[in-house]
Amino acid sequence: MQPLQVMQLTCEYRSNPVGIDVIQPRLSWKLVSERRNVKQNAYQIQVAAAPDLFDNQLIWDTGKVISDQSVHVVYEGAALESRTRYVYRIRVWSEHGQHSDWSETAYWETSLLTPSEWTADWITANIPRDPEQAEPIDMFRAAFQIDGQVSRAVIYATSLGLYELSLNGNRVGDALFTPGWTSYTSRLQYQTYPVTELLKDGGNALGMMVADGWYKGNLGWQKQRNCYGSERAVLLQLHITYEDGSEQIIKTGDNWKASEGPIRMSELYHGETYDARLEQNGWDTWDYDDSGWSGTNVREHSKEILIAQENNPARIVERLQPIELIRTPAGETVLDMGQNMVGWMHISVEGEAGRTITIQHAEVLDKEGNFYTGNLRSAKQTNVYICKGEGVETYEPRFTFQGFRYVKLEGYPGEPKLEQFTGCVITTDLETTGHFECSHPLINQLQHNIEWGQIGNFLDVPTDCPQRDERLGWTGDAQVFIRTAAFNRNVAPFFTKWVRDLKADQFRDGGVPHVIPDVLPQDTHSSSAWGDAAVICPWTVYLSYGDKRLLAEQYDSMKSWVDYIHSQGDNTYLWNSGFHFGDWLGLDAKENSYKGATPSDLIASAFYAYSTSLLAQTARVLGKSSDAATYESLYSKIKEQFRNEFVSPAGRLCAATQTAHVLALMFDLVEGEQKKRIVRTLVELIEENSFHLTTGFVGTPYLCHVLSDNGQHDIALKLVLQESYPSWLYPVTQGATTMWEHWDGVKADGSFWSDNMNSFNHYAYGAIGDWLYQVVAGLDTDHQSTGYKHIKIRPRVGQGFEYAKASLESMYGMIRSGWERTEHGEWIVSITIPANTTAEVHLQDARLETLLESGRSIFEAEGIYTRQQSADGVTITLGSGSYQFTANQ
Ligand code: RAM
Repeated sequence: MQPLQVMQLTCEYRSNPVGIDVIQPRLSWKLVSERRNVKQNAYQIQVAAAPDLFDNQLIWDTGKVISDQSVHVVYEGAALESRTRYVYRIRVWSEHGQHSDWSETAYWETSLLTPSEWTADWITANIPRDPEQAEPIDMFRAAFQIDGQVSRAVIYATSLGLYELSLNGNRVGDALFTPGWTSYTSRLQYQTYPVTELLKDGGNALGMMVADGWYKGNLGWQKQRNCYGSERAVLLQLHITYEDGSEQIIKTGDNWKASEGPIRMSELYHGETYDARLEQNGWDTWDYDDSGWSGTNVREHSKEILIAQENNPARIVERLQPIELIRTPAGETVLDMGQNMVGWMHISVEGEAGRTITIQHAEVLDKEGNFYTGNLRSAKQTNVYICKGEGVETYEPRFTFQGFRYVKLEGYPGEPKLEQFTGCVITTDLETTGHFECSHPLINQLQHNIEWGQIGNFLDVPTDCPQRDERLGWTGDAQVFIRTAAFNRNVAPFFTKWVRDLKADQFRDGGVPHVIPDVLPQDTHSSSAWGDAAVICPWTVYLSYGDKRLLAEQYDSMKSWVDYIHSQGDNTYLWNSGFHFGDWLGLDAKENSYKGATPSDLIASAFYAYSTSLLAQTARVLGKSSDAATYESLYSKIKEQFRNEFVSPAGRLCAATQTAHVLALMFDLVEGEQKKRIVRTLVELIEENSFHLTTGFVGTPYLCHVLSDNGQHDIALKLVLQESYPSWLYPVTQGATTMWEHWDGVKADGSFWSDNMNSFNHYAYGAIGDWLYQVVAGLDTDHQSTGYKHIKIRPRVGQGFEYAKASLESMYGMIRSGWERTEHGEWIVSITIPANTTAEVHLQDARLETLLESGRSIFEAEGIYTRQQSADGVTITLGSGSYQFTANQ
C-alpha cells in the first residue's frame, strides 16, 4: 500500500453525482495512511473535461495549496456549464513531508443550470377528471426516431404528482417516489438519467406513468386533497448528442399521447388497485399502436422553481421474506414479516382472469392475535391485484407505501407459500455511517429499533410515522432525532433539502409551520421545540458534517425564527404566549391530554434561550460579529429572566417535573448552587418514580445526557436499562422491532393505547441513540472544530455493560471508540482516529503511571501530543491512527 493515499472523493457529499445544479460545488476527500499522526499540509485539485485532458487542458488547477482542509473545498474555477461532466483528481502532502499520488479520477455532472434551458412544455392528459376522487393514474407516451450514432443521451424529468419513467419498455433508473416531496409551490426537483444504453437506432419510445402522490393525493388526517394543485402534469427533456456533435431534444409537448392503464387508483395512504387485465403491452415501445389514446394539453406551470435532485433518491434497499404464515383466531390468513417495515409487498400468484387478491397491511396483531388496523385511522394500506390469468403473475405497487409487519391476504388462490411473497424495504438510500453495539442484548435491539425507525421514516422527508393517515414532516420529531440520525446514516443531503423546504415554507414573520413541507391548515403554527427545528437542524448538520455553507444559507431563516419568538408575548425575554405542544405525550399529562405537566412557558422560554445561543454561535462561525454580540446578550437576558421566573434563589424549580429540570440543565440556564439543587431534585424525582421516566417528546432526548453530564451517569444507566414500563426497553421486552410513539403503545395486559394516535414506528424516542454513541461509547465531535475535525472521545464504563463500541464513517474517514472490561479488572479502550483529524481522549479513572498504549507505557506511545492527569482520569490529545489503551481500574 502507498504510504499516503487520497480516497473516496465526493462532490456535494456524493460520489460521482450526475445532475447537480450547484454553481460552485464542494469537493471532499479522505486521506488514508497506515502511519499515526498524519495530517494534510497541502493539497492540489485539478479539474478537466476528460481524464486525458489533465495533462494539457485544465479547467481548474489549484496548484499546491498550503492547507489542512480536506472537506468542502469550494470549486473556484471557470463558471460551470450546463449538462457537462467535470472530472477531477486530488493529491495531498502530509505534515511529515510525504505526498500521495494523484487520486483516482472522480467526476460530477451538471444538469440544467438555468430555467431558460427548459424548452419542453408541461403537459396534462386530455382525459376528463374529478380532482376530488382517487382516479386511474395517467400514462404518457411519445415515439421518436434516432438517426445516427449517439454518443450520449440524458433525460431530465419531473412531474406534478409522482412519476415513473420508461424507455423502450425498460424502467429508467431505480429511484422511487420521484420527483420527491418538496415545498412544491417554490421548489420542485427534477431527476437526471443517463440513458445512452437504452436508446436504439431507428424507432424509440418514452413512457411516463404519473400518480397523485403528495402533490394532489390525500394528505393529512383531515382528508385533504389537492394540496398543491388539482391536475397532474409532466415535464421532460431528452438530450441526445450524436457522434458528429449534432444535438436533438425530445421533449414533452402536445404531440404526446395519454391513456389510462392498469393502475385504477393509487394513493400514498390507501394503496393501489391494479387490474392486470388492463395492461397495454408494449405501451412504451416504438411500434405500439396508440391510435386509441387521448391527446395531451400544454399547460402553464413555473419552470423557475425547478431544482436538480438534492437528496439521495428513495430505493428498495432490502428484501425480507416473511417468517411465518399465520391463521388468526378470526380465521384470517396473515403473513408475519418479522420486522415492522416500510415499503410494499412483491407477490407472485397464479390465478384465473378477474381473480381479486387483496393485500392489507398492519403493524401489530391485537391481544387475541387478530389482524389490527385501528391505529391506521383512515389509511387503508391496501393493495388490490386483479389477475389477468396468464400463468404465474408478479405484482408490486409503485406510488404508495405501507408501514407494516403483518400482511393480510384475501382472495389468494390455494395455500400461500412464504416464498411467493417478499417485503421490499423502501427508504431514502443514505450511506450507513454509524454502528453501535454493546454487551446488553436488549440495548442492541433498541439500537436496531432506532435504526429501523429511521429507515422507515426517512422516505424523502423525515416523517413522524409511516403507516396512519399522517406521515408528515413534523418539525419537533425531526429536531429531537437529527443528531442520532446523523450517527446512523449520512443525512447531510437529506436534511439540506428539508431545511431548505423549511425556509421556503416559513412565514413572513419568521413563524415556522408544524410540518415541513407544510400542508396543514394554517390556524396554528410555531410551537416551541417544534419551530426550533429551524435553528437546531442546520446547526446539527454543521456539527456533524462541518457544513458551514448550509449554515450561511439558512442563517436568515434561523434568525427570523429567534426574532419571531422575541416579538411574541408581553415579556421580550420569555416566551409566554401562543400555542405549544408542550412536553408532548409526557406521562405526567392530565387525563385525556397529550401535553405533559411541564408548563408551556417554561419549555418555550428554555428553547428560546437554546435557539438564541445556537444562533449566536452561528453568527460567530459566519463572522457576523455584531449579530453574535446581539444574540449573546439576548441569551444572557433570557437566562436571567428564566431564573427570575421559574427558579427560586435556592434552586427550586417552579415545576416538579423531570422535563423542567432536564431543560434547565441541558440548556445551561442555571449555575452554581441552583444547578446543584436542580440536579439533586431531578435524581429525587427519578428515584421517587422507582427509576422510571415521566418525560415526553421534549424531555426524553436530553434526560440521560444531563444525568451523565452532571455526575449521575449511574442513574442514567438505571433508566436506560430499566425494563419495566415506562422505559426505552419496555417495548423491546414486548417484542418491538421499531420505536413506538407511546411508552405504552401496547400495555402489559396486551391492550392498546387508544386507536386515535398510536404509531408503532415513530422515531422521536429513538433520540436516546445519540447518548449511546456519545456517552456510552464516548464518540463526539468538538463543537469548536466540527464535522469531527477534532474528535472528542470519552467512553464511560458503567454498571450493566461489559463492553460497548461505536464507529462512525465521518467526512474524514472511520472513527472508532470502544471499550471492554477484562476478567483481570483491566479496562481496554480501543480507538481509531482518521487521518487529518486529531482527538482529545479522556480515560475515566486511569492513572498515567500505569496506563499502557499497545502494551507500552503511555509516555513511549507514538502519535500522542499531550497527557494530563486529573482527579477523574487521564486526558490525552493525539493524532490519527489506531490506539489501544489499557488501564487498571
Ligand atoms: C402527532 C405526532 C407527531 C407530533 C405531533 C405533535 O401528530 O405524534 O409526532 O409531533 O403530534
